[in-house]
Amino acid sequence: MKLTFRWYGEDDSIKLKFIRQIPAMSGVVTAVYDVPVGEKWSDKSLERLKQVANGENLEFEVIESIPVHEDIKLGKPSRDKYIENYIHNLRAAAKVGVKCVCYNFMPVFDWLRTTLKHINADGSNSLAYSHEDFAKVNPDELHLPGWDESYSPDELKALLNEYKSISHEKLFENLVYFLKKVIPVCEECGINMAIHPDDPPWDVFGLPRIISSEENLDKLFSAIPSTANGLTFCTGSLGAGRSNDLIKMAAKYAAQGRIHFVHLRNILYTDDKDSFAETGHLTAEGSLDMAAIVRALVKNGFNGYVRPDHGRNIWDEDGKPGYGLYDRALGAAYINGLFEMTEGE
Ligand SMILES: [Mn+2]
Repeated sequence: MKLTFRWYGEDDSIKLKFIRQIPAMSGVVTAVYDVPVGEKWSDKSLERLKQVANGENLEFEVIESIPVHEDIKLGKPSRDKYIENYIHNLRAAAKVGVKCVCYNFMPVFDWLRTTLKHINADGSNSLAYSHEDFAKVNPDELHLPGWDESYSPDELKALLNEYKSISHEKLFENLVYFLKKVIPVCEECGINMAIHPDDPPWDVFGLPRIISSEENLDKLFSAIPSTANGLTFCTGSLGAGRSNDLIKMAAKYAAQGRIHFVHLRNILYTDDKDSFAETGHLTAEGSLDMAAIVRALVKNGFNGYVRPDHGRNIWDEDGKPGYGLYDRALGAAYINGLFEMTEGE
């Protein structure tokens, strides 16, 4: 496995040299952030990311994400233009040595929480989702932590309206349409696509979500059999769905060669419905058996990229929610230990 760390580019307050100092860190996971969704990325921007990362002895082999334009998800006539741009970006990424591209196919919101600063028992804070608080959200007057600046109220209303005619089946067809054009290019240029599961893995505000379960993933992989059509195995996202058997899924999809990228984080179920809080990465901190998940991956041949996913804010760090340095660095060291132990068995 290759241990990586998400880095938000040269505007990230976390310096690359700090990332390099995390034991066993091999590279960064990043993206071009100054281009609107759906538009073309320049060779220059990608070359710059590579040069800056390599300058600190870090690889740049994983992109998270090349976002998918809503018109592709909605299946609008303009999707072909956006798919062409997507293909342009894949080829440009391959030219600088990128081997894995994380993306998602969630309509409108690519993650959802009810608070960004849940106070944990140890005084740290983290993102959380409360069933009760979510029930109080009025879809006509949406105010969501982390999202309020992304859309104006009118834009959001219009977009939610457009999705009223999109069923789960239609959204899945639109994903397959997209992948049928994109996957042959990936095969040609040596990139693996790694879809990120829905976060959390259920429909929100009537928006369909289609990458939430083992059944969904089986359907996706049988529709496009190429292993370039793969998965980002995100434990926190899939694990929020309590009927998902993560150990079984890790073993199954690793054995199939479908897992190209792993996001490791733990969550704690905080009620008997679907509420959860993000915790430190250790098995003992939350509801997921991280050690057993890593074992299932390794024993079934997983040898891809891994990164610690969201951490808490600890030691008075006031980091980007989920993406501070300290707790993710602790998580990285823990994750490295799990892999070192299991790979050596
Ligand atoms: Mn994730």
